[in-house]
Amino acid sequence: MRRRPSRGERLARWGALVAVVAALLAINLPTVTDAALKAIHEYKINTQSYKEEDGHWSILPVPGKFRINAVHAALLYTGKVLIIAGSGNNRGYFAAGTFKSIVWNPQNDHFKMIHTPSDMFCGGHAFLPDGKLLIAGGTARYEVLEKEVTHAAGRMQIQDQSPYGGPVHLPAGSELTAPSGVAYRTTQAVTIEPAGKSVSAAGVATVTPSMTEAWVEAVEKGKHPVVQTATRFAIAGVKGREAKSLFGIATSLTLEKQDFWGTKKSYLFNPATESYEEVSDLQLARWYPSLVTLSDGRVLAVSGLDQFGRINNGNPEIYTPSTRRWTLLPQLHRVLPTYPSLFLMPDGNLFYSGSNAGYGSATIGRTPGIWDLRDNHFQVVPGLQDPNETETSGSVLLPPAQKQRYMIIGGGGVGQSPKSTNRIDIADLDAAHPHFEPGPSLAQPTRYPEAVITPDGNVIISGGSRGYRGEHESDILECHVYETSTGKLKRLADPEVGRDYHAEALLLPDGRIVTLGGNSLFGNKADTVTGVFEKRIEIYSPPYLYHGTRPKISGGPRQISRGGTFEFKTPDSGQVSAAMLIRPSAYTHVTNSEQRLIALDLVTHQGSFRVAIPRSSGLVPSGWYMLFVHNAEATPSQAYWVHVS
Ligand SMILES: [Cu+2]
Repeated sequence: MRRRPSRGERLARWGALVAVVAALLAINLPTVTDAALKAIHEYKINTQSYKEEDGHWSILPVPGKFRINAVHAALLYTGKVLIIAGSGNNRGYFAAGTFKSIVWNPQNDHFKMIHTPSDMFCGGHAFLPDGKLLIAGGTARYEVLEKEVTHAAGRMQIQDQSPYGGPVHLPAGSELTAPSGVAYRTTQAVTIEPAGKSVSAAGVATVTPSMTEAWVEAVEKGKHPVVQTATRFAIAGVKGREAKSLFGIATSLTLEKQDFWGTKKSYLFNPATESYEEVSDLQLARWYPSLVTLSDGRVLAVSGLDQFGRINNGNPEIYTPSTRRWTLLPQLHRVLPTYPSLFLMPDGNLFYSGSNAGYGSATIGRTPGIWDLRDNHFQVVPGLQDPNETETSGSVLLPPAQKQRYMIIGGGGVGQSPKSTNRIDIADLDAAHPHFEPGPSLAQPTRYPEAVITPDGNVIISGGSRGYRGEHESDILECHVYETSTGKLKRLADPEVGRDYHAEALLLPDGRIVTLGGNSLFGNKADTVTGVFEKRIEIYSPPYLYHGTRPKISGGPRQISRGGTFEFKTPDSGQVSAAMLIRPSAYTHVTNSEQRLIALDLVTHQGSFRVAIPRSSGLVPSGWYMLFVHNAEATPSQAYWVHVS
């Protein structure tokens, strides 16, 4: 192992260059100064000694047609990365039905466009036991800002109180009129079922009116049609006795902002065929949901905005891989903001770290805790600093997952709050009374931090912005490593590209980290210019990739099982000092419930090593994993993909 030069020695090496620059500075030309400083920086970051200490960032060359708005990214068991834009937060693309995804192969930088059947922008995703990526929800309609609302609009409930006759079909554009004469029209076709009727054993009949929701828009522009109290609407063409039982009711039809609408669409992405397969719809439309894989391989979907932009208030549902269907779980009623960070625990319960992104009550559902999925009990985990600043924070299950220590990183106030925090707290869920304790503080308050577990057992935290969606040009061009052995943060090389809202970061099978996306609201410090979606992809090679020869995994089984012991070949058995599984990430909106590192008991032999896979399906949920080994210097191998069941 080559000795790394000390910082002092490295400074001395740059001395000569600095002398040249000092001479240039004496000429006193600002442009020369800038160029010289840039030259020094370029020289410095490209020296071997700098890379050994701080790692190295580089921009990935991406052919023009593949530069898409990366809103979602997932590492597939083929070693390739699925990048989903959908409409990519672009109204024009949404209107045109232009939805995009690409697959990138980091081994040869080959890109492929993937046919994307619906707008998966701002859906949720999680891996199934067979390695397919389950995707649920997405965008049915873009938001309409208050300044763009010309006609009052909102939800109307259409009731049928009569159990007689068949369903009534109202086409889009059906007119409904209040006693005041104010008229609204439906924007979509709706079907109204007849009322339900049941007769008790005693012969008493009960009629339950049917209720169907429709979105309606005022016929007339402006304030006059606004409705703010319960108002009954007559349906055009419905007369006489029928009009008594079939009518609309609305309590709030306003000129207020209309939020994004969610879809019920659900798909699998098949890494083998590199295509989407449609599965049964969600029971509820969801935009900004979180999906989390459970210990039995089913997937829970929570939160999200519904088909009219309302938050789904505590109605989770579950996907069963064998039937490819979603089922509501009303017994697990729990109100959560959008994109809550949920993590599967060894006992099969979920830890909610408090991290979330986007929408929801400012007061309800923001407290971290352990959610018992057997009885819906919720055990609060107290002690979080800046508890009102969990929105746009990041969360990670610290390596190794066996220790059940969870970290929450940064975040900000609810909505467009100017508040953000540099808080890092850690909760040890194996403690007798789990609670958060302060970790090291971030260098500055940070929303949207990107946290990536690395095969040396640490966590690399990069990017983010101080302000909401990078406002005031507040992207943070810094990167740190959280060293699990010392509990300290250490500064690493700076990235070139800022990452804030709609950004992602993933560990690649070769040990590098890729960062993508970034969707600043504005493009200048004064926030007067509209921001442009960041299309550059930047790759970080951590210091461990510059520390000499990497150990190799040269063969072994692909299928392994929990509770078993498995042997893998290596020409470097004398150096292998640790082995671990890392579950590939699926990342969106500072949320990544997949990422976890499981330490493995290791025995080395001549030419091979044996590892024991833990028994718990809550610790090692079924699916594909990257098996890594590293040497005593924590220099990791490349990943060897294994399927755990
Ligand atoms: Cu979004």
